Amino acid sequence: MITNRKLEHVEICLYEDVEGYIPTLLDDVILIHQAMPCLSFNEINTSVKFLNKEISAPLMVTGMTGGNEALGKINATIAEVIEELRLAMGVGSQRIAIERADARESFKIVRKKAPTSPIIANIGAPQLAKGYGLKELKEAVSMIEADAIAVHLNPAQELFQPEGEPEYPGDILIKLKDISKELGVPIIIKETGTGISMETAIKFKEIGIRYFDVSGQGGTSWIAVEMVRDKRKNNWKKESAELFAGWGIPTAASIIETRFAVPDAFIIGSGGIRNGLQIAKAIALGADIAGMASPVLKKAVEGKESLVSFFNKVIFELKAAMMLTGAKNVEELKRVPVVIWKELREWMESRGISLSTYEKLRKRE
Ligand code: FMN
Repeated sequence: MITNRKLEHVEICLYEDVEGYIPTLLDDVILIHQAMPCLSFNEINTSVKFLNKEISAPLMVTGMTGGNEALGKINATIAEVIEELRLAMGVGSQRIAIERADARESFKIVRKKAPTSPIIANIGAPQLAKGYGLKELKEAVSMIEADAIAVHLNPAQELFQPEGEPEYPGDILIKLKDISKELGVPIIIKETGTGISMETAIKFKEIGIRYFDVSGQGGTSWIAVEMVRDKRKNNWKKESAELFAGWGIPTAASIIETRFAVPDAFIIGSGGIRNGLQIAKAIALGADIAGMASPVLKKAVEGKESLVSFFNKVIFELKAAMMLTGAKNVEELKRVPVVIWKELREWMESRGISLSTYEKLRKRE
């Protein structure tokens, strides 16, 4: 049942139009061109530390899949490539593998193919409301020798899913607080395409969490994915899902809100990241690294070579943005001058975030 749903999700993300319902607002961030960058291209160093490991560029593949042999193959392709290029990756929800031993191999393959890379386990917050605790999260982590676990928040998806269970009681916070003390690896609070607000970030900061994967709107809309499923099943929710398909916080706004709420957070800027220029903008805006899901899936099904070429192009674009802003490394990229204008500026104003206060926060001063 869960595996069938996962297969349908993958198929919809590959072949239906479920992205870009609203803009990420990264277009409202301008990196200032420096005609005299005082740099040679070869000097540019994109490496960063993530979860105590060095990766070659500030980029991870965010959690997507696992559950059966076909999905395990996608995981294996992505894992081989990220190990070769020294990037990081998350797996999809491991609920299926906690419930069924025969689903485990499709997740374990990731650690086998990527023995030295940062790998992130994944479990949904609703599972915590339904009885999962330290034992299950430890199991998810040890299954793939994970460096961290992403606990994903998906209330919007659950609401519009034909068989969804939108259960998000505050008890989840109390549970997570206790689990985080015993787990032994960091918990990453991860949205799934509708973004993290400052209010949400503060709730998790108060229980001691400081890793966030914002997964804002502008990329894959999980409400739209469920809308497609509602339509296929002629479920009564189909029109409501269409109404809400663009619901959420644009990725650029979510990065700003999270950095504003938790100045010392480690932020993964994700949701609609499709190229290296957007990675540079996300980092200059306040993210520590960027994350991508759907574009990686699309290349991974074409094969390893296709995915390697895609990542190489993306990293070239990131380096090009660094060269043209005069940033020799990622720390310098965090401090390059930017212009924030149009809708993103209005967003900040209406949320009470002044440009001058934010300027210090984004530069991590
Ligand atoms: N996020 C999770 O936390 N757990 C999942 O199991 C999960 N499954 C996904 C399956 C697919 C096929 C895709 C495309 C995404 C999935 N996501 C999941 C969400 C992504 O990690 C990401 O947050 C979201 O798709 C936005 O990024 P994008 O615009 O780059 O796709």
